[in-house]
Amino acid sequence: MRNYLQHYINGEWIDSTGNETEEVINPATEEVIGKISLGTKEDLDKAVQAAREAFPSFSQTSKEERVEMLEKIAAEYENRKQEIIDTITDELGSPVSISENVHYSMGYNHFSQAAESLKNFSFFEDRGGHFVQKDSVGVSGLITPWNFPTNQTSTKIASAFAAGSPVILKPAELTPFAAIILTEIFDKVGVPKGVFNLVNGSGSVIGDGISSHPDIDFVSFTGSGAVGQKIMENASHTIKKVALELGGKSPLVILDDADVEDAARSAVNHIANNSGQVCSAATRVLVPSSMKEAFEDAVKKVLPEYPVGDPRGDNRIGPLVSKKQWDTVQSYIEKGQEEGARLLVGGTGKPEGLETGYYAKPTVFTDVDNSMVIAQEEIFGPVTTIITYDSIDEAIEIANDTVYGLAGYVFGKDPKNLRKVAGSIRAGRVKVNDAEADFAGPFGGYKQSGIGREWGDYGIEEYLEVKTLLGFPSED
Ligand code: TAP
Repeated sequence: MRNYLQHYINGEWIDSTGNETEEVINPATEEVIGKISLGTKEDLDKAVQAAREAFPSFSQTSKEERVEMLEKIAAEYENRKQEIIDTITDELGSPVSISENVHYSMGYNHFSQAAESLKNFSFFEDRGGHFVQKDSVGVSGLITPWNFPTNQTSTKIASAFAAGSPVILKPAELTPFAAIILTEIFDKVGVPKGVFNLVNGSGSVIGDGISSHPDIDFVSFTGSGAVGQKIMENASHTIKKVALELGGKSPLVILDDADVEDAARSAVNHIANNSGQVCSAATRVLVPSSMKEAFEDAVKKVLPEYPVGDPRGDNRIGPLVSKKQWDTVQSYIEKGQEEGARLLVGGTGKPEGLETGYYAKPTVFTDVDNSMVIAQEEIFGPVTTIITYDSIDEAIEIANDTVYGLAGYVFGKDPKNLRKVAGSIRAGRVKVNDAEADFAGPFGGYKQSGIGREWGDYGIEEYLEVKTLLGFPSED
């Protein structure tokens, strides 16, 4: 049993001023695996004060000192590899291979990439008629979701540290344990007192407190659009800078010269990865009308490559994170049927033999119209939709017919068409033919998918203010 009933404030673990706790459940077994303490506004105030006190000296540390700190964090993160993998599998239910190759790996890459990006980062630029100086934004409040317990936390923390900003982190109550390991890593490598503070608790108390706190200068949030909107409203009272990474309903455009089986595998992979609980997952698969039948057959053929079951076994799809998320996914599957979409595979209920655990059936709808709710709203489960198109222009129009703009995907061979579609999708990140991740490239959304960018040098920029210096005497 993991019981973490303290918060980490000003370089030490301290008791909460409240006595409320929250149980953490393993979604594969439905068993309680530990408890966290639910922080209070008083706990948050202490953390903010510690961060404020740390700000003057931390913001003035040299670039070299911060590069060294990030490199030490990455090395210690590597030392804790197995524990991170096990913890994420237990609290989120992701299969061990995904916990390692996606969750563990993304966290590691954010710390090491931030160190690399920082080495080449310029905080002072001579721009001819003026100089530009980039200063740390101040104290940052970070609110993160449950679906990527190390990725979302690490990208924010690494960028903030690179920029010299002390932070207060509030991880999701559903998956809080990975953040405890990160805290232990920062403590071990000697991150200065007050630079990193962890306050566990609910969104309605600590999350709300962060977004409205007068002594927090910047809030970076990842999660749902509804909460993102609330955060902006709260932050507006003190004109706080805000970065939001919200949801998506990303298109995967299959071109007519694509290998049908590879394309089907890519589509299934999007809903298998993290049980489809991925903001940038492609959940609208746009297929040429002429390829529809072959594509549907290919989906049925590749699906058995993705067994659902115990995340500690040899499975590629684990449970959903919670009963609430399972219920949400079920209601969308019902909605799709009501709307007249046809179930190609999957459906409501649990996969056979998996009565315990929040397992959902990988579900593919076909005969979907882009105006249907299942094609417009983020489902956040292993559910995708097949939509047909008759010309590349129509594919682009459908791809962009969404309030979201987080990601896009194109699959095919002809470079001219690949470029045309990739260049026309209105989203912050477009991948061609399942290209490898590059942690130096910015990540973030157009439209209602968010504001701002994370990862690499763009991520560091978020934690900075820009000052123009005019008539400033140069050194010689
Ligand atoms: P959210 O409610 O948005 O939770 C994300 C984070 O915000 C959590 O740490 C949460 O705290 C906190 N939070 C909740 N209410 C808050 C408030 N009033 N002020 C400040 N912070 C607050 O997401 P969810 O309920 O877990 O998931 C709902 C849906 O959001 C999902 O079905 C999915 O569609 C979407 N979602 C998107 C993403 C990404 S990456 N874009 C990630 C997760 C979920 P607690 O939960 O600990 O109380």
